[in-house]
Amino acid sequence: MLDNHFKKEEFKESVKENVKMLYRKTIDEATQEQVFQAVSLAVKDVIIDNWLLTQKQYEKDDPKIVYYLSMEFLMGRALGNNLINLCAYNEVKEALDELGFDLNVIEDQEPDPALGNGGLGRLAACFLDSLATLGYCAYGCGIRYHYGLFKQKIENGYQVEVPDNWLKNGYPFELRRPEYAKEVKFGGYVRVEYDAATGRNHFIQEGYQSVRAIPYDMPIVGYNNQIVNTLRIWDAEAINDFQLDLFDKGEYHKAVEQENLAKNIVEVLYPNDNHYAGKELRLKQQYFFISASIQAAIEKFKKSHSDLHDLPKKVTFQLNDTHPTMTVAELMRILVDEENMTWEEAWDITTHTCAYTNHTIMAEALEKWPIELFSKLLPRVYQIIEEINRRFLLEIQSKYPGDQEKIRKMAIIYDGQVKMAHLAIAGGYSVNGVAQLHTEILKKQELKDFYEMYPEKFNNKTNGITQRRFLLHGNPLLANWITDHIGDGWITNLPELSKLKVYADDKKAQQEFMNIKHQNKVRLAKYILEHNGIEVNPNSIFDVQVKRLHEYKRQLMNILHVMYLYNKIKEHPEMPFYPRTFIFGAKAAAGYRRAKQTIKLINAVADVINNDKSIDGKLKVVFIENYRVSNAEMIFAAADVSEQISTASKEASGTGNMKFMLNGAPTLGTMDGANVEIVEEVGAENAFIFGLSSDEVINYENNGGYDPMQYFNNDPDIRNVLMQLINGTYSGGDFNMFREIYDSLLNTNSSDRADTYFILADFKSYAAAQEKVEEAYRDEARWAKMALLNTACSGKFTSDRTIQQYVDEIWKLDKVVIGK
Ligand code: Z57
Repeated sequence: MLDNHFKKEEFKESVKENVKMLYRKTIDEATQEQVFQAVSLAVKDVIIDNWLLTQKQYEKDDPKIVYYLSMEFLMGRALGNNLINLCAYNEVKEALDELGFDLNVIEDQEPDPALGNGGLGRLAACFLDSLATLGYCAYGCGIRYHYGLFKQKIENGYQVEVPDNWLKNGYPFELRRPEYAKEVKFGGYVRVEYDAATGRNHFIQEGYQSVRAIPYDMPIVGYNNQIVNTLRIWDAEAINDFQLDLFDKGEYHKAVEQENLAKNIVEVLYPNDNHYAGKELRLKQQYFFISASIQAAIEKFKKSHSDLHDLPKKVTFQLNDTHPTMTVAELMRILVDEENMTWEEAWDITTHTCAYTNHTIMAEALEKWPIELFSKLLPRVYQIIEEINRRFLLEIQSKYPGDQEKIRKMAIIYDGQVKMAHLAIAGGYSVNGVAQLHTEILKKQELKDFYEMYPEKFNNKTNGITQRRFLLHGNPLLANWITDHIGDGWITNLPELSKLKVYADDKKAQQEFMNIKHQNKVRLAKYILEHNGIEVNPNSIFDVQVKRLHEYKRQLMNILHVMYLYNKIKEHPEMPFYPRTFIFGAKAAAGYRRAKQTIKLINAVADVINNDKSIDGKLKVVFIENYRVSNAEMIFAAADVSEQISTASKEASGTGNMKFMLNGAPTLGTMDGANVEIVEEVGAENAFIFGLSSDEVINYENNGGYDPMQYFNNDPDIRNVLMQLINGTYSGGDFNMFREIYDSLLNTNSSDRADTYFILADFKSYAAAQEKVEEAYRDEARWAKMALLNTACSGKFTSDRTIQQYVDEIWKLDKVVIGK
């Protein structure tokens, strides 16, 4: 192990010194929050040395750089993770013990940086961890939202959003870098000037408003390798460097407007996951961080390279979904307008530097900006997109002469809208999906025409997760047990977990494995009691669905099934039933009505069932408030069953599914997203699969023929449950509270087809799979084997593997070793 600079006594002194300098207090006078700040500063001190070392090494080696451009980075807390990756966690824990503090409590003082919504943002965070650990030169580029994803409170069963002021007490793991500020311009108009000397037109943006983008850097610590990469998030400040003349109203107004523009841009993260809202401010956010990031990247490149034609050899811009797609046009703008390149030269460079990841096929998530809005806000960038589109259409026409249909389907600008996915595909050299099934659907359905035109651009990169956070930090008991059995190689080489397979039938190993699961369930039960006031039985099956609330993820099917079980238990009290705790955690986008009603339904069902003494505590339902990265770590560790029940074809990959598997929870799921690959790794006998296939779903969607009413009419169990939505059973007699949900399942007169997500079609096979879960769980040895094998077979799903594939097949980065 490397010398990590953590001499315990020195560290204790440093913490005491920090408390003194920051708060003029002795350590025993300090609050837990103050000790958190002091400890973080001491840790940051060590990190900064490695940060400098890394920069020096990069300067020396001049490796190719990937800029991971993302509107979201769902980082979660940094202190514990940094200590883990510095291999100093246990030493610091001891040091704090000796000072009279508990590291867990200190970690709990940190706000959970939630600059992301869900899977997409968390994936970006896992990728940064793997990039640093594997020794690749990478920058995350994003926005320093002053308010992250809202905190969720549950009041009277309903979600209430509370602002997340994560910067309130100052965040110790960030570094302001005003010397790297960049100007970003909005609005105005474009003046064309003919340059007789070169015979070319010049395009000059005038009458614009601008903001100053100020970067804040956060260290990304690699595991045990002294590498520290950078997450660079941009804050906005007003530019008011002109004289404020009280008599010049124009200037004064401009100053106020620029002030407001700056304030608004970075105010808050949009709380939508998998949904596009088309707000002007969102477009401003996108251009703001893209323009600043691309300017900074080009400036950095030019410092050590003389020829911009070499850019693709040294830089890749990876677009995390279409949100950063403006990169294509902004890079063209810089190369053509500022570097005076010809269009053809600039296009060649751009299309070998940008690469795009698609994360969804859901129509409502596709970004399409109205031309009006776009051209007003970004007149020059819009012009450039028009020219890209013009040339792209010519290319289509030459490939498919006379085919108007192709133009209609593939144009970048069509029907008054800019289609960002089309721009990303035309403007880059790689298009990847995030799981095998998802990539196949892209190629065969959603992006069929583009695949036909550019087959060489398309590739798959199945998602992954970092085991450092989701096992080593989140589940220390299991991590230690694994290391005791197979050594600690798994921490940086997850497939080594397969060495655990020899213990699958070993009685002692099975008992130890399930005993650890039990302790983690006790830990979660304590958390639930403290935070929800609900007592749950750690001997019951912990059946968990935690993820964003979305109709396609079908939390509704889960809770309808709970209602169905409750009916069965009430009808047949004598029926054998293994105690179950159904655990939910989910935030709904603030404006997503149906999702919020589903939260209310879950809580309403919980209220009735949890308070029904007659069922002997056989069933419990818990909605964990404010699901986020920090409590997720604890929840995965404690789960028995992993609910991954999206309508097949809708979940591009899923990553929670991988976190459950890693922590020994078998999947109860549909053949969707990465579930398919999970089953491939662990074997169908160690998972519980049900429901329509993606082909069946897509066939219904394309050709019709699905009738949910049939299930209602022919299946009394289903009919009973649905009637309970409108007969007051869970609403204290209010017949209307859940009527919209009922209507969504049966009524065709709404704008959507009834039961858009095939809940009734899958309901009975879901219930059957749930019975299989119970049967398997009753057999202790069988369950232990399954759980253990899930951990043992989860090696593929490390983000280290995903990143290595991006590096080998898309980015072609150079490996960097400190001190070499
Ligand atoms: C988001 O979290 C995802 C896709 C999106 O287009 C947006 Br916007 C937000 C998710 C997918 O739903 C998951 O299936 C996937 O695992 C995750 O992105 C990471 O790829």
